[in-house]
Amino acid sequence: MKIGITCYPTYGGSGVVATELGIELAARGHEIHFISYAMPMRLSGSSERIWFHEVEVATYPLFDHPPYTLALATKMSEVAEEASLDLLHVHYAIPHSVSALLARMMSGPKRLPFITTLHGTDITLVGADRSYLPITRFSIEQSDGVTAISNYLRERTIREFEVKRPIEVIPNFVNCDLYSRNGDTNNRAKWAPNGEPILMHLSNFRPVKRITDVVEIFALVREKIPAKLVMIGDGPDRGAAEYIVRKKKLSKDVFFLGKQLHVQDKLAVADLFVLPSDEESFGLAALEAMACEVPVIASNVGGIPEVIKHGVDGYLFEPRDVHTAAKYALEILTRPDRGRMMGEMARANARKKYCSNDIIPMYEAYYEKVLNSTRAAASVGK
Ligand code: GMT
Repeated sequence: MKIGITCYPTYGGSGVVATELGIELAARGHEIHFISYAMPMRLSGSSERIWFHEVEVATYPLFDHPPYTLALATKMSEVAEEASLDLLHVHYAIPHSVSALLARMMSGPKRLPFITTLHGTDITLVGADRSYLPITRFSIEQSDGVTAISNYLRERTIREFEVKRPIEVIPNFVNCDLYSRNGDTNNRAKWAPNGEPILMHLSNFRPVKRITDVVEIFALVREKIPAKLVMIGDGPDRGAAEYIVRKKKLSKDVFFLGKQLHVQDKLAVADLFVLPSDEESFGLAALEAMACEVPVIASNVGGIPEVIKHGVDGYLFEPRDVHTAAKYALEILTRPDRGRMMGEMARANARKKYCSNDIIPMYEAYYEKVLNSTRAAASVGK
């Protein structure tokens, strides 16, 4: 198949999923065309069957806000024509599904189908804004196919957006060969030279991730045992988290790495992954850690309980309850045998439900289904 993929190219779960999906599909012989305003973060050095098409947004003094949605629609339509795309697959509804809808309208009788994958904040935060809700609902309804990355997100979309059309759940995935316990042991020696346990967090450091709680949880742990904290990512709350680290005199124990590629090399030396988000429709970073045999403590919100089993491969706590989170962290870190066992369970569960080898064929089957119904509808219209 020839597939156009649109996503946010920046540091964030939906862009990661879209990029990894494109890479996996290309490895399976499909032709993949990424269409976005910049090269997606994890796309570097990928296969010969992958193309990147940059959307250039013309500015003009009149435009306080250059119309990206229109520039994207135009580029989608051009690429679809030149590369004879079979379909578009957009990740994150706002504004990508609106652009895809316009591109489909521009494609004429050939009718270029598009699939929208919902990731989370496009529904839970952004889409719920009054000004975005009607157009987001419209473009979801108009999509030829819609997928959500967890049951939770599917149900929430149906409930809050009153969407009537079917939504297929295709969960997020991880490449279980790439993500394993074989990390870079130099990293462990660098961060924890005396064998201290390592806590880790990876995200886009937005307020919803509560990275200041990560530091608070670590500070409570550090009151009881020697430990280190590795923070991967960057974003608006980094300054606030760094401030707490300085105030609590923890600078020697906390490492802010900024945005990183090859996160598996780092995750694989962690003893505990911490995800205290206020809202999380899946928690891809937690899944990546689990594949690297890292137990997870996370807030009991959204789709997280679909991924992490309380008491089996990690622990769940109520959002913002840093004391209970620290108690669970200590339970894992002070009993390394228990931590290891939970880590092994985490990988086993990740392998059972979320390996790319099993999830990518679900996308392929869904593409076929959408293409078949588009063809059937076209032949009825003839
Ligand atoms: O809020 C974010 O972290 C960004 C957002 C995105 O689209 O980049 O993440 C969402 O999509 C991820 C990939 O499907 C999910 O793993 C995250 O749980 C989800 N974030 C939220 O629901 C807050």
